[in-house]
Amino acid sequence: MSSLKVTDPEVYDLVRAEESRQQDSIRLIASENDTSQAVMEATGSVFTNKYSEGYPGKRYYEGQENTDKVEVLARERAEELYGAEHANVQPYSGSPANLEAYYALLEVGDPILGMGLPYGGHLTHGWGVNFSGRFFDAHHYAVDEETERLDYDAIAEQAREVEPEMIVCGASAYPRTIDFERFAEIANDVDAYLLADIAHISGLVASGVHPSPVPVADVVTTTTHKTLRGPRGGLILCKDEHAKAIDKAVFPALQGGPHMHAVAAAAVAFKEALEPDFTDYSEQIVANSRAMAEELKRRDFRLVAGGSDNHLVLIDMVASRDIGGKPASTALSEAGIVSNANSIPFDERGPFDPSGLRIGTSSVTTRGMEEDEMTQIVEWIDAAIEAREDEDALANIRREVREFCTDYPTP
Ligand code: DSN
Repeated sequence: MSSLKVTDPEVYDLVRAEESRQQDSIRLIASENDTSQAVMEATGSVFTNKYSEGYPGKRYYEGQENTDKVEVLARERAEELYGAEHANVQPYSGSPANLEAYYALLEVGDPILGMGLPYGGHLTHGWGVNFSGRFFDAHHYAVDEETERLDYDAIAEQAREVEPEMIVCGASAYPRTIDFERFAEIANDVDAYLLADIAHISGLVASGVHPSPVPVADVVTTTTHKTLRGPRGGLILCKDEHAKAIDKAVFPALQGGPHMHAVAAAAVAFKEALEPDFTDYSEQIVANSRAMAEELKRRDFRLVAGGSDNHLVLIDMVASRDIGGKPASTALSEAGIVSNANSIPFDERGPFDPSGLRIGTSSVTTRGMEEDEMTQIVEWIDAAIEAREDEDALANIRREVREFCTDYPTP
């Protein structure tokens, strides 16, 4: 980054500081990961200079001989990776992808049924403060109060009452396997479209470690940067019958020029995810998440839904240690362990200091950590929560964490 250093030393210093922060800490934010150097290089490439409204072979500006090829590569690789009939690789990220899916298939005011935010859903699944709650007649399903898992019979009953035009499945904070086939049956039963938002688990789905919604859902949306380990970006997969509507929704309805540097980097990430070692990686993500869950339970932490089948664990901090999620995540951060406070189902506390703490294993697994290291991380989590008011103790853990991280370099 020699040019950046000369042109803008302030930004250069911040990039270097962020590199150090990422290297020196254990990053457990379930939606984050560490992309490869190859993905970074494509992201930082000259494709950032190019405008390419339209689609390969049908653009509005000249000079598309390379952008067309790179977008076709990305599209074909995404279709192969997920076994999808059609892929649109232009969405800027997950929220635009969901907006585009709604735009393609619904009219303003249509009833939709999605997972409520406090139960693990996403803002764009119809929550009131989001466009999806404002422009549609949004209804929400919860999880079962006792098991904290999806209750498909209850969702089916609610769907019969609401008669939605679309059912939205997928989650941002649900630690268990999602039964997409069951969701498809529920949607078919009420003649609704099924949208599956797999942003969190898309890497696990790509490698067959989590069942795929692609054969059964009308539309599947995802980000490309979570378990999939690509650049910041979005992706829509759909049946051929919806391809035209989806493509029109992305451009010209809701987006302008695609971010071609991100599309190129997504193509690289799809290629990486098609390699056999990506399946090993996905399996290790889940093994690590389960190992963390087991060690947490051994230390009497209460886990939402009793454990983990995917990349994340949701801890009920109030029940476990009589501490809110926010002070817990702050103490961990001071100890060099980065996570986020999160609502848990039927949370009685507000969203700024909810009862839960969400942790995920995508990044630590990329860095080569395995089950034994998860046990060590949980020991530090427990110790940091215990020592939350003791600055020296937190600083000591932080030193240990930094030393430990030197054995696990970021890409
Ligand atoms: N912000 C993402 C997450 O953390 O789950 C979802 O968009």
